[in-house]
Amino acid sequence: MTNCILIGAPIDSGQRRPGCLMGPAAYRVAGLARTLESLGHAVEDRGDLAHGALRPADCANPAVHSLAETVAWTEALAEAVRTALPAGLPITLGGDHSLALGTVAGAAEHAQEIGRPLFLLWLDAHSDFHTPLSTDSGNLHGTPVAYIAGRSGFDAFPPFPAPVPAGNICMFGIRSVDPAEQAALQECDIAINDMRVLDEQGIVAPLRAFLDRVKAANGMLHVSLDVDFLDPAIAPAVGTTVPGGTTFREAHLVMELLHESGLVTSLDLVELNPFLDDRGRTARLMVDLTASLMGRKVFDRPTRSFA
Ligand code: 5AB
Ligand code: MN
Ligand code: MN
Ligand code: MN
Repeated sequence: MTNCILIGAPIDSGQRRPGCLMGPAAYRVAGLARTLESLGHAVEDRGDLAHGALRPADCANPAVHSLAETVAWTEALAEAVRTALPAGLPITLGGDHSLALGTVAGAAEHAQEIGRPLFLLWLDAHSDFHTPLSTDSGNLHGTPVAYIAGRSGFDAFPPFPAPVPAGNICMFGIRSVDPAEQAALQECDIAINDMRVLDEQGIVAPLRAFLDRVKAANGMLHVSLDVDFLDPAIAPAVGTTVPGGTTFREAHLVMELLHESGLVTSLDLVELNPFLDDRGRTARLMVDLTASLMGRKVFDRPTRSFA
């Protein structure tokens, strides 16, 4: 039994298409709490977070927008996750992916406090490795991994507490990387399991290899699940669709393996835009994936008969 702590993060400032702020409400309507309770977990819904006062913030890149608001969200979310972690498993309901600037900062601060290393599993079509200085779109939802890894260019933000070493970061589902991200990723050893890797090797072997490393290091594991990790044919409710994403079974298999590992300590559900959804199917799929991560099984075998 896990104490699941739901943190609503109605944040829209990291991109330009309105609607992600309805995400937390959509997860509640789709029955996230009820689903987790039916699996035997306790659920504490802390409601929707709000950010504090905005301070003037500027950036040398004129494309960047909503900087002050995103900084304020980062501070509020870091605090919310840091204080939730000692009490259970924080599940942050986005909101666009800029929320991970804050959630992972909160997880990193907690990990540092208790002296454990933090690992990051990034499930996304995109590498989100821009800095505010390198982004062309100016959309800060494309920057969290760079902040988490300790890249420079985030002067407007609180300094990232204990940057996560590149070797502790692993991405799956990648199929859209901008040239500036490509160049920066070439310089570091973040594991990029792009769709080509998944086509050739399947998702299980590279995921197990990463989870083995987390386990060996007694690491904490933050999972950040972007809706566009999934193929748009099964998950249309996202502003940044990229064809060729993971299938229904691949995504569930990731969640099932994560459950079996027992390693996940915090989770983000991000980029759901309910305004773009088709009768709630994407919201329901995200709830079902969370259920798999929290122990729902296709078939409950008495002993594991697959190896
Ligand atoms: B998401 C793009 N690289 O910087 C940019 O959805 C897309 O959180 C970023 O992964 C996508 O605007 C951010 C073209
Ligand atoms: Mn993303
Ligand atoms: Mn994405
Ligand atoms: Mn997006």
